Order: sequence, then structure tokens, then C-alpha cells
Amino acid sequence: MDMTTDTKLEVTDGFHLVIDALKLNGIDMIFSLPGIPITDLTRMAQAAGMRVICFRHEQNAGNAAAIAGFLTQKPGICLTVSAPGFLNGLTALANATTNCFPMILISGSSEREIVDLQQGDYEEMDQLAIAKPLCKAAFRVLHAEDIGVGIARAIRAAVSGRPGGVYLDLPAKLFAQTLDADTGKNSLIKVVDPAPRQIPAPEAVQRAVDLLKSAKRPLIVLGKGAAYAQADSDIRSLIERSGIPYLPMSMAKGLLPDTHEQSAAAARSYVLPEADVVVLIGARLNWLLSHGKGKTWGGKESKAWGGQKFIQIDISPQEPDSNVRIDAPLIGDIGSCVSALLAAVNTNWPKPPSEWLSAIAERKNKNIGKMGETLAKNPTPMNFHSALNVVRDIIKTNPDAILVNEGANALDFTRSIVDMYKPRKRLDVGTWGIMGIGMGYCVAAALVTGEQVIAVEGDSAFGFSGMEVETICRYDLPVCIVIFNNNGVYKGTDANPTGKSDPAPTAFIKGARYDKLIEAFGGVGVHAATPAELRNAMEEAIRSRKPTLINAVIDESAGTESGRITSLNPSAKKK
Ligand code: ADP
Ligand code: TZD
Repeated sequence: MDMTTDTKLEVTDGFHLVIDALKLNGIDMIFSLPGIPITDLTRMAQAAGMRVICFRHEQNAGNAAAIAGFLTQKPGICLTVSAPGFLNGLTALANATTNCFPMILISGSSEREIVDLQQGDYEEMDQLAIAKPLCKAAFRVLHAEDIGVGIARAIRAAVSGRPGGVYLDLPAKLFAQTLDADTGKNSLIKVVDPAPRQIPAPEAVQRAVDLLKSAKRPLIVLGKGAAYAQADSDIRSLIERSGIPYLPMSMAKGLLPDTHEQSAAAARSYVLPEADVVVLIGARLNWLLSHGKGKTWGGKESKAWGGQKFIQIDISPQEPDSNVRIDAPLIGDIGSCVSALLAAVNTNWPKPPSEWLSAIAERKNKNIGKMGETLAKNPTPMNFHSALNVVRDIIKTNPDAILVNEGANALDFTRSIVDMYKPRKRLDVGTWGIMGIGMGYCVAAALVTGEQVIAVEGDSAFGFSGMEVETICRYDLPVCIVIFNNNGVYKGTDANPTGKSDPAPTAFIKGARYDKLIEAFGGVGVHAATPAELRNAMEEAIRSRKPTLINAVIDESAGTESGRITSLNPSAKKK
């Protein structure tokens, strides 16, 4: 009897074990860019039925993985080659960690003994050491029989507790290592309960309830942790049953529709300093909330605390007191914490005093009225407001569409003008205010949700990931990219003070036709100079679901330096 074929069947290898371990854990999509030593891994993964989505630059693959993690609560997988590919992916891994998105960066690496003796291997780099300080956890697998454990540890590290980025180092030699198939199969781990619920302690719940009961001017702040947690209906019940006004952070918009009567978003600068008890749900008191102190919170000067008391719901026990005193930390997963609060906030719960609610309503209505007037104007050339008035209508009629947003003015104006109606529909620059997430987020959002994606991009912001329009066309994704083209970073009006021919640092080519870019790959390009042209183009993009890029020409003098965060620019003493 010829045993050769049978023997072959009974053998597995590193390539297959990686794929089998991922599939066993319900991971069926990889964001990648092939090359030595992972090209065959991408082929075999595709052959094994996984979706292998390949990009033009690893940072975009990494950003796609990160946002897939945010949207699905499963770690997004980014697979890269060694040294430079790894480094390109690392920015996305660090950004995912900063934003508490679960992802795993898997990179092939070069010969350990050559790397460690620094003998100059092809793409030599001690990747594990470099990744470690930039992510939540980092592991290396040297032997095929440890692949199952390596993937299991990576998954647990990414999604349990505070989610984050994990690095998994797979040296080239690992892939070809063989193992008898049964041993291989038995070495794999299907992770049981990867993100265990964390139930808050009853006394912590009671402390929070007591504090909340004492409030005269309560406020709830929803952060992207609340969006991630997918406890949507309990969060909504907590807000509606308690009657407490709430503020959504950028990516928490839509957890309740932005048009909700309890939204205090249009009265933000009033409610923050005036509130007496603030409930933070999955939101950190970082720079985006002015560190919980200073004038924004009613403090007398920039470092002074306001008079608020805080309840902070967070999964990380180390988060409370990071910026100001937290009187009632409520540590646990948001689903469990909010449902514990709901048990106390029942029908007998006293509604907040009507003076508080009516004072908010008054500010809110005034600001919404003012904004309405601005949006109704139709200046030539088009400005951020008249263009966003269109986007606002489009999202209103397509509330399931996902809005990706980056830029400075293009970001700030979109966030405040475009209402969101459903949870996890707004994806943006997050905690770092990072440019370059745009096209990676678009690709992943379209793939994991199947929904129409609309990206509102500053012309500078778009440039960081613009080549991925080819990827969007290649996978034929329903992505409509709207570039707010004002000829530069922030604005297009800067000039070189020396009078020499180099353009100013913030200036781009004037009148660039970004719409031509997508046409190179068979997508639809549209040049829109008026709100009517923009509206037609967006409606057609949604009707056709074709990859579309709209070059929306915006007044180059509109907007401000750095958008809303002008004040963070250090100003020179010497002029
Ligand atoms: P935002 O920028 O919207 O204010 P942050 O990213 O600053 O939000 O805060 C998110 C917070 O949510 C983090 O502190 C994180 O630990 C927390 N978090 C994430 N997921 C959960 C969860 N499932 N349960 C509880 N807290 C969570
Ligand atoms: N590089 C990275 C990775 N992230 C950044 N945030 C920046 C640079 C600095 N930066 C901003 O903070 S916004 C921005 C840059 C370069 C672009 C603003 O120009 P835009 O948008 O054209 O995208 P607006 O609408 O013209 O302001």
C-alpha cells in the first residue's frame, strides 16, 4: 500500500494552524498587504474561505482592522510583512490602543538568531520590543504547537477588560514547521467567554445611586466606550427613565438620536460648567473633555476644578481620578453597570428639577435656531455650512448609512451639524485626532456592516489614505467619499511670505480635481461646486451603491486654523 498521500493528509503546518486558530474563534476576515513571509498565508486564508482584504498601505489595513473591532467587538486582524510593513501597521495599532478598539496586528518577522545578533537580515527588526510600549499586549510564537495559545492570548488581551491593540509576532520559520494533524488540531483553543462581563460591586452601585439622587443639575456624558459596549437599549432607558439631559461625545452620537429632546449637545458650553453631578459612561476626562477642569467646567482658571461631582462608569479600574476626583467610580462593563443603575432608576425616580431642564432647553433652542439660519444661507462659493446642510439631509433620509469623518474644520463642522440617528454610525479621528483613518475605516465599515458608507473628508485628511480608492473600487464597495476641497490644510489662502515660488506650508495645488483620481480605477467621479450638485451626486451614489468620489469645492477662505482647537497651537513670542 502506498502511504505517501495518507501521511501527507495527516500533517499540518504553521500556515494552516494560524488560519484554523482564527477561524475556530469566529474570525473570518483579515486586512492585509502581502509580501515575504506572509504571501502564502494570505492565499491559504482566502482558499480556506476567509475574506482577505488587501490594501495599498499597511496603515490603512490596520485602521480597517481597528474599526472592524470597534463595530463588531471581535478583534480586527491586520496582517503585515516584517520591519517596514510592521511599522506601517504599528501606527494603526497604537491608535487602536489609544481609542480602546480591539485589534491584533500579526506581522511576519525575520530569522530570530540573525535579528538578535543584528547580522543584517532581510527586513531585520526586533519587532516585538518595538511594539510592546505601543500596545496593550505583545506576544511571539516560535513553535507551531504554540500557535493556538498565541492566538488565544491575543484574542483575550484584545477584547477583555479595556479593549486595545495586541501585537503577535510570527517569525518566517514558524509557517513551514510541520506537526501531525491531530496534535495540531488539539493544540488549538476556542476561547470561551473572551470578554467576560464585569459586574459592579453592589456598594459601588449604591454610592452612585445616592450621589445621583442628590443631584439638582445632573448630566450624563456618553463616550465611545458606551457605543462600543452595545448596551444601546439599556443606555436609552437609563436616560429616558431618569429624565437626565445627556451629551454625546463624537463617536457616541446616535446612541440616542441627536434630535432627542434630552440631548444637551447644542447647549454644551452651558451644561458642563453648570452641572452638579456628572455621570460619565465610557468617556474619559481627557483633553476632549478639557480634563474635567478649567473654565469649561466652571473652574476659576485653567487648572481649577469646577464644583461637579462625578460618577464614572468604566471597565478600567485605573481610569477614575486620572484628571479630577471621581466621587463614585462604578467599575465594570457598561452593560452590567447601566443595568444595575436601571434597577434603582425605576418609575419612582424623581425627574431633574424643571429649572435645570428649561434653562438647557432655552439655550439649546436659541443655538439650534441660529444654526438653522446659517444653514439656510447659500453663499457662492459653497462653504462648510451650505455643503453640510446637504450631508445632514442625506443622513437624515439614510440613517443606516455610516459616516466616516476626518479633517479639522471638515471634522468639527460635520460633528456639530450632521445629526446621527443610530448607534455606531459615526466613525472619526477619535482620541488622537489622527488624520489618515478615512479610507481604512470606509473599507471595513462597508464590509462588516454591508451598509452605505459616506466619508466627509478634508482635502488634506483624504491625502493620508487616498490611494485606497483603488481598494474601494477593487472590492466594489458602496462608499461615497465627499472631499471638502479648500485647497489646503485648514484653508487654502496662505502665501509664502518670502515671495519665492515654494507654496506656503499649508497650501495645496489650487482647484485640484480629486474626482479624476477615482475614475482611474473605474469609480464614479463628480465635481460639485454647488449644494444642488453635491446633493444630486450623493443621492446618485446611494442609489447606485457605486464607489464614488465627489470633489466638493469649498470657499478656500472658510474655516480656521486647526478648526475648533486653534488654541492648542503654541504661539511664538517672537513675531
Ligand atoms: P470618548 O473619546 O468618546 O470620550 P474615550 O475613548 O475617552 O471616549 O473613553 C472610552 C472609555 O470606555 C475608556 O475609558 C474605556 O475603558 C471604556 N470602555 C470601553 N469599553 C467598555 C465596556 N465594554 N465597558 C465599560 N467601559 C468600557
Ligand atoms: N498628521 C496626522 C497623522 N494627524 C494630524 N492630526 C495632523 C497631521 C495635523 N492635522 C490636523 O490636526 S487636521 C489636518 C492636519 C494635517 C488637516 C486639516 O486640513 P483638511 O481639513 O483639509 O483635512 P479642513 O476642513 O480644511 O480644515
